[in-house]
Formats: sequence, C-alpha cells, structure tokens
Amino acid sequence: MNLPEAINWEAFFKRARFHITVDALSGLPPDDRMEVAFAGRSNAGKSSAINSLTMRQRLAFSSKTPGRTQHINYFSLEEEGYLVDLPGYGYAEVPKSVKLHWQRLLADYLATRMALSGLVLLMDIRHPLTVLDQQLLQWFAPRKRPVIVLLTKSDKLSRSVRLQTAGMVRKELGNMGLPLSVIPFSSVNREGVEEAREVIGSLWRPLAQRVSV
Ligand SMILES: Nc1nc2c(ncn2[C@@H]2O[C@H](COP(=O)(O)OP(=O)(O)OP(=O)(O)O)[C@@H](O)[C@H]2O)c(=O)[nH]1
Ligand SMILES: [Mg+2]
Repeated sequence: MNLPEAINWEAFFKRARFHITVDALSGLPPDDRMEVAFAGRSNAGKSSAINSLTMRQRLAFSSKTPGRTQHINYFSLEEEGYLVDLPGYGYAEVPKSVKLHWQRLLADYLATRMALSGLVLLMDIRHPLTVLDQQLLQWFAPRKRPVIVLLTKSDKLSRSVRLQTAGMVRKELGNMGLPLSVIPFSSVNREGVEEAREVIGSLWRPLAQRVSV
C-alpha cells in the first residue's frame, strides 16, 4: 500500500463497493486486510453514516425499521481493505435467541478479529453511552485500538447542546486509555462528515508506514 502525504479522503471512501454479507464468523473474509467496523444501537444511523462517508445513496441499506442490518456487511475499499457494517444491538422486538446470537457474534468479532484496526461507535447524540454501548466498548477496549465516536443525528440538537454532549462523552470515555475521537455527525446536514473521513481514513496511515519499512 502506498498512501501519499496529502490524501483526498472523499475519493478514498468513494471507492467503497459492496463485498459480502455474513452471519457467522466462519464466513468472514480472510483476516489479512485492514478493516474498520461501524457499531451502534439499532437505528443509531450506521448505514446512513456509511452512505454519507462513501457518497453512495444506498450502499449500506438504511431504514426506518430498526434492526434492519441483521448481518455483518463488508464493503471493500479496493486493495486498502474494508468498512464493516455490524448488526445493530438493543432492538427490543428481536427474539431472545437472535439477540444472543448477535451478541456472541459481536463480542467474538471485536475481541478476536486481527484485521480490525479501529472501531467507529455510532450513538444517537440524544441518547449517548447506553449500557449496551458501554458493554461493546468493554469487549473492544483490551485491543487498545482507536475508537471514533460519531454522535449521530446532530441536526436534532442546538449547537451548544451538541458541544456539551461531545464534551461529556469525551470525558466519560477519556479514562479508558484508548486513542479516542468524538465527532458530532449528521447524515442530513453533513456536519462532521469530512472530519470523520479524515479521522477514520488516518487509521490506514500506520499500516502504510509499517508496510513501507
Ligand atoms: N435526522 C437524522 N436522521 C437520521 C440521521 N442518520 C440516520 N437517520 C435516520 O435514522 C433512521 C435509522 O438510520 P439507519 O442508518 O438505517 O440506522 P442503522 O444504525 O443502520 O440501523 P440498523 O441497521 O437497524 O441497526 C433512518 O430513518 C434514517 O433516515 C441523521 O444524521 N439525522
Ligand atoms: Mg443499518
């Protein structure tokens, strides 16, 4: 991989293409290309965020019906690796057996996937850091890899409340000892889209350096 100094992140993410859908860890692609996963409660706006970052209308299927993304969806960035849309959690109407299946899948994936270089955690800015969000972070934290928090649907709140919430989340998660970014984000008015592209895209840099040594 050869990432130049000044990167056009928009072009970088625009190359995303649907790759594969899986519902068991045994179906994942080989664990040898870098990937960044998008996780969050059902309806938090994961699929919408992936569409906004990649400038694709319906790359990841977004829906008014919570629990729409029930599998792990891989989007390939050509030889650079993958963006991974994880199943949303916390949707009350899902049968318990299905919930347990997802929970197992998420926990195992977050704890063991070698290629996973960073986690994008999406939380509705009006309801950040639920118990399930914190549980997810606990599964991922031992990896000591970067967490990028997108506080979604930021168009729903005033600027002062957006900043206040971002500050609170930064403070709450600051003591986890992980590289952390917290970005108010809206797929509607595109607040935070460029910043998110840059911060998420930069996860590819260390790999470029490692490869070039
Ligand atoms: N106002 C506003 N609505 C949003 C935003 N992002 C997503 N939505 C809406 O929130 C709903 C859920 O969005 P999705 O992107 O499907 O959420 P998801 O996290 O992928 O949901 P699951 O796949 O069910 O886990 C849809 O009705 C979207 O239109 C945003 O930034 N602002
Ligand atoms: Mg989705």
